[in-house]
Amino acid sequence: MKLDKSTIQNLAAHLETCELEARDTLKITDEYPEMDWDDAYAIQDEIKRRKIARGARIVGLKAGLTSHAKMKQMGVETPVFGFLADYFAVPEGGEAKMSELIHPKVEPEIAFVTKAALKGPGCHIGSVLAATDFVMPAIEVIDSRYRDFKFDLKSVVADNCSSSRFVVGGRMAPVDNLDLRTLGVVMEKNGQVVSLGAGAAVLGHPAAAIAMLANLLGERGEEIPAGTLILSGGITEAVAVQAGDNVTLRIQDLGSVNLRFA
Ligand code: OOG
Ligand code: MG
Repeated sequence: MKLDKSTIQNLAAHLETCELEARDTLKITDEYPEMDWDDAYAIQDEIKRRKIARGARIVGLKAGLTSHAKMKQMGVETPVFGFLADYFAVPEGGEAKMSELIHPKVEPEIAFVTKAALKGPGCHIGSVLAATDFVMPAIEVIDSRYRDFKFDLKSVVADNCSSSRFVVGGRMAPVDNLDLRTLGVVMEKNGQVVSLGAGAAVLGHPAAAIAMLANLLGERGEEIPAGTLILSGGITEAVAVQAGDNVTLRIQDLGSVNLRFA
């Protein structure tokens, strides 16, 4: 750790206030270039602590920057992890309020729900599939608190990986008869196809993102409990949205999920 406790608390308060007031800021490594990975995750943990203290519940986890399309779009090379709070969830077919967001983008993702705990190190695709209750289509709304989505990895980790809203829906499908690599993914905005992909875009197999998350948490002595919802990461580049937009994600064999921006 390079930052002291009060700096971590101040940065967490700053980033969370930007989220809650829907305003942007410059990336925090501009002011604290010495910041390390532990500092970045400590700031994210402090944001989580603030939300829990205010009565929010943590309802899931997310992996981000797990596809080459996303890494290339953001100019980074390593996946990152964040948490999902209860008020991030938008009901299927519901509305996300543009007035609460800065410059949202949508991502097509495969959501996993676990039925057994996953504890790294040593988790692999097999352990993840054995511990998966079902998968579902998910649209993640990311909304980096950094101006124009300009950040580096440590800044984005501190900002809870741009987490903002998400919707899950469609069909809950057990994984035994699915090949998650070849599942076709089609995202539409206002009836026009805006992204196309397949599950393998995420680290070769979306379960690999969950294994990586379990192994990373294992290094910190933490596990993914049974019953956890996990977003495995955007399959294609994120797509910017505006008020009035209507986004539908269709995933082969998993049905569709829809979200509007009001
Ligand atoms: C970071 C979050 C990325 C994903 O699925 O890749 C993410 C960002 O691009 O702002 O959620
Ligand atoms: Mg995402």
